[in-house]
Formats: sequence, C-alpha cells, structure tokens
Amino acid sequence: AAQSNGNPAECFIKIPNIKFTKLFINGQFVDSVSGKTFETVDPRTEEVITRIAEGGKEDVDLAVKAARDAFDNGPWPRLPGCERRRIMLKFADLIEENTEELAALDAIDGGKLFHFAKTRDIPSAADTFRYYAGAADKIHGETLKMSRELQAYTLREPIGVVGHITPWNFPAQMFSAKVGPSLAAGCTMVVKPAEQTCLSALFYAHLSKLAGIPDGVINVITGYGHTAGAAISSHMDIDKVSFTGSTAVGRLIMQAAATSNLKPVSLELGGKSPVLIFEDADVDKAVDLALLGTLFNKASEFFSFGLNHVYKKYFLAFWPNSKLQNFDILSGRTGSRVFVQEGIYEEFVKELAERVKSWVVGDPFDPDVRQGPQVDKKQYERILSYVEHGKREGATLLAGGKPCDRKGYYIEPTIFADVRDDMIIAKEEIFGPVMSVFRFKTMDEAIKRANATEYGLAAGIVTNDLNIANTVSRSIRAGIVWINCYFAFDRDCPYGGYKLSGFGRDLGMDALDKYLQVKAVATPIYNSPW
Ligand code: TXE
Repeated sequence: AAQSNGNPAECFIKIPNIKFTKLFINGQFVDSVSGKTFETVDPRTEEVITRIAEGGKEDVDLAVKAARDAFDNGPWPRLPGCERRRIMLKFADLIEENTEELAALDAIDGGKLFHFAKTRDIPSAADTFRYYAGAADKIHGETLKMSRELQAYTLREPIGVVGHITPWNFPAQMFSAKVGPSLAAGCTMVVKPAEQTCLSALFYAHLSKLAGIPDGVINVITGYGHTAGAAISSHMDIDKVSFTGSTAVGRLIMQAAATSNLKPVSLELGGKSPVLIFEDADVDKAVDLALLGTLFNKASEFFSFGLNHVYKKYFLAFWPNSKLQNFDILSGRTGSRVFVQEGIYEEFVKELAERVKSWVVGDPFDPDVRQGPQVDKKQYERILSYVEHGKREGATLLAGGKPCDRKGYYIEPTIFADVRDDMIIAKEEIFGPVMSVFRFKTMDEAIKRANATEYGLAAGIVTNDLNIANTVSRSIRAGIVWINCYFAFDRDCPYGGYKLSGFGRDLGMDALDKYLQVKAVATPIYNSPW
C-alpha cells in the first residue's frame, strides 16, 4: 500500500484546543469523585492528547440520581412531543455548526478520517437527531375494543433512565443513534463513551446544554468499562441499557442486568460478515466493493450511514477514479470474509493485489488517505497477532501483513487469499484492515459457509442474477443484507444482529421501541350500543 506522511500542520484544519475533559453530570462539567483522570492518546503519534476525568461507580451514582430526578420531576418527559422536537432540531443545528471541530476531535482521538467525518459522520449524526426529532410528537398508542362492554387503549411511555454504553469505532453515529431515539421518547440518560474516544461525546454534552436540553437529561460519564460501564449495567435505578461493542462484554452486561434489576438490554455486538461475489459480477466493481468494505476507515468496519446525496457526492469526489461511479455507494462493516466464486477467483485475486497497492495509509487529516491508524495500542497489537495467525495457518498473503514503518498505530492493509473456513482468521472477528478471501463453487455451498459463523450482523451479495440475489438474501442469517452495495444504510434503516451479534435494533423507527414501555389501560363501557 502507498503511505502518506501528510503532516497535519499542512492540513487546512487547525487541531482544536481540547475544551471539555470532565464528566458531564446534571448540566455541569465536574471532576470525578475520586479525582482520578486517565490519558487519551492520539493514535497518529502515540502521544498523550490530554487527561480526562475517570468516572467510577460513585460518579455513575450521581449521574443516575440526576437522570432519575430529571425523569421523575423534570420537564423533559412531560413536554409535548413538538417541544422536544424543537429542542432536538436545535441540537442538530448546533452539531452541524460545529462539524469541523467534532470531526477533528474524532480524528485525533480515534484516528477517524477527518474529511470523511466532516462530510459524512457528523452531518449524519445531526440528521439522525433530526429524524428522531420528527418522531417525538408521533408516539402514540392504539384503541382496542376488547368486547362490547370493555375497551382498552395503549400508552407508549418513556422507559425511564437509560444507560448507553458505546464503542470507539463510530463516535458520532453511536452517540446519535442511541441518544436520538431515547431523547425523542422522553427518556433521560447516562452515556458512557468508549474510553478511547471521549472527547467528542463531551463536546456533544456541551452542545446539548446550549440547545436547551434540560440539566440531568443527558449525562456523560467518561471512564473504563469494568468500572464505569459495569456500574451502569448493574445499577438498580437504570431502567434500560443499550450497548454496542464486543460479544464478550455484551454477555457481561446481560448478566449484570439479570442479577440486578432485570433491566431490559439491547446488544449490538461483533460480526464476521460475509460478502458473496458471484461469477456473473463485474470483477472491477467487486474488487472496489471488497476493498472499501473491509479496509476503509482503518477497521473492517465502515458505517456509510447513507446513500444520501451528501455522501454520494462526497464519495465520488473522494474517489474520482473509482470504478464505483456507476455503482451504488458501498462500504463494509466487518465484511471480512469475502467469498468469490471459482470462475472469477483468479482474476479477482490478481486485481485485488494490484489495486491495494494504491490504497493510501496515513494521517487521517490528509485527504488522499483511505486508511488511518488503529484506535489504540491494544487494538493494533490484537490485529497484528491475527495477521500472524493467518501467516502461520498457511493462508496466501497477497498484501500487507505488517505494521507500517512509521510512528503511530498504522497497519498495512492486509489481504489473505486461499483462506480455509477452519482458520482462526476465518472465524474470529479481527476488527482491523484484514481481508480474507475464500473460493466457492455453488450458491448453496456459499450460503452454507457464509452462515457457518456464530455471528449474524450483516452480509453482502454481488451478482446481477435476481434469483441468486433473492435466494441468498433470504437464506443469510443476518440483520442486514446488502445487494450490490455494502454498508449502505441510513438513519431510517434498522441495524442490528442475529445470533451472537446481539439483539435489538439501532436506527429506524424500530429503535424508538427500545426506549418505550407499552401500558394497556382497560375500562368497562356500560350500555354500549355496539
Ligand atoms: O469493545 P468493548 P472494544 C468488537 C470488536 C472489537 C472488540 C473490542 O471485535 O475488536 O469488540 O473492542 C465498555 N461492563 N466490537 O474494546 O470492550 C467499554 O468501556 C460494561 C464490535 O472497543 O466491548 C466501551 O465503552 N461496559 C462492535 C464499550 O463497552 C464495558 C463495535 C465497548 O467496549 C465493560 C465495537 C463491562 N465489563 C467493538 N467492559 C460492532 N460490531 O459494532 C467494557 N465496557
């Protein structure tokens, strides 16, 4: 792969001064009770950006108290929906006004590609708030005629105090996809962002206050998972937990919920998503899809959050020579198992090896860069250890396979071909720029092998044959299937997993239900004419 040594100083964006590093509780930025702080590191340079307040159990208790009070006594759940909508729209506008700064925070804190965050992640987060703002005054129940003498109606009430625990991979989308629907529902909340990417979450907290969201409605506790996160999942006064992250932690959260107050949880967990490329497909387009799907955005993970015009326009500007011009915009989320039908396998692999050479790795502020650094040392080392497994197990290394020769957590885009289903790299989620290419003969075989995973987050199909597309999409056990695109979706498209990829959906109207209780109210009617 090509490397860019783009110096951020030469980029047009000034690295922002860090304004918010404390916990946000009841509308105020405060130190943690213990006074402890932790470092947040810039993955581009491995240097400390700043220290952030380290929230623990006592801080979670304070945040929950504020959220409970805001829920039980405050205005937010009591406002008419149209009023909540107005405030949420203001919040969205403020996010948009601060797009550059938010994008830069995610770039220095998490290695996110700045230009992409600026044109896609942050605008999409603002739009997600707008989408749910529009829902805030459309939450209503049903009237039921139980019998001639008995009538009932249902109320959809906010579930209460919500705990949101999020990962580092998409800070803007995670925040908006969780906070948006819960705000619209009238809930109050405690958000714990991933310890690697806290800076933008604190900035959102600040903007929420400017927008007029009352104190105590959104609280942000920065800190570690086993302390602050665990205090949320086991809290007796939190009514629901919404989590995105690893399957291992998802299990812990469910256990903690079960043994505390039996709060409902929704879990959006890992994946090992297959992409099935059939031999009638255009090889050029399929190669583009596979590259973008697995390598873009530094991880084998890429939220497009939109076939929207902004995204499309930007995307095409970003890749003017891409063969994707006539293709719907795509990307990949853990699309790390690429199954290619034997008739085009050799051609595909050859083209892939060639094309990855021009895949630019480097500073996320450089507009030519397609792949930034990994988020932290732990993730970097974890990915490299999987790469070693791949080599040891005898997969053919087509490209990459080692760290980049520069400071920062940079890894060469790595492609293994001739991967067998029993190899570790074929089974475990790597969550890095590592693609595994498999060969298959028939559609039935491909379906079987694609489904032979404990996960079920997403899948991709590349074919021009309508029958194949329809049959495979019905046969794959995954929460979302993309045909001739990858990771194409938007705020109105529900997202979540089957099997060990979790349950519950983020985004779309389905996500609102997670934050609502249904109450049925029955009453007799005397002398009803009907
Ligand atoms: O996730 P974690 P990490 C997968 C992916 C990745 C792996 C590790 O495989 O390589 O997870 O990533 C908090 N109680 N996905 O370390 O550890 C933690 O502080 C309560 C897939 O980021 O699950 C953070 O806020 N909370 C996924 C959040 O959980 C705890 C996206 C996520 O951390 C906790 C991200 C505990 N005991 C990772 N321990 C996807 N598919 O989108 C940690 N946390």
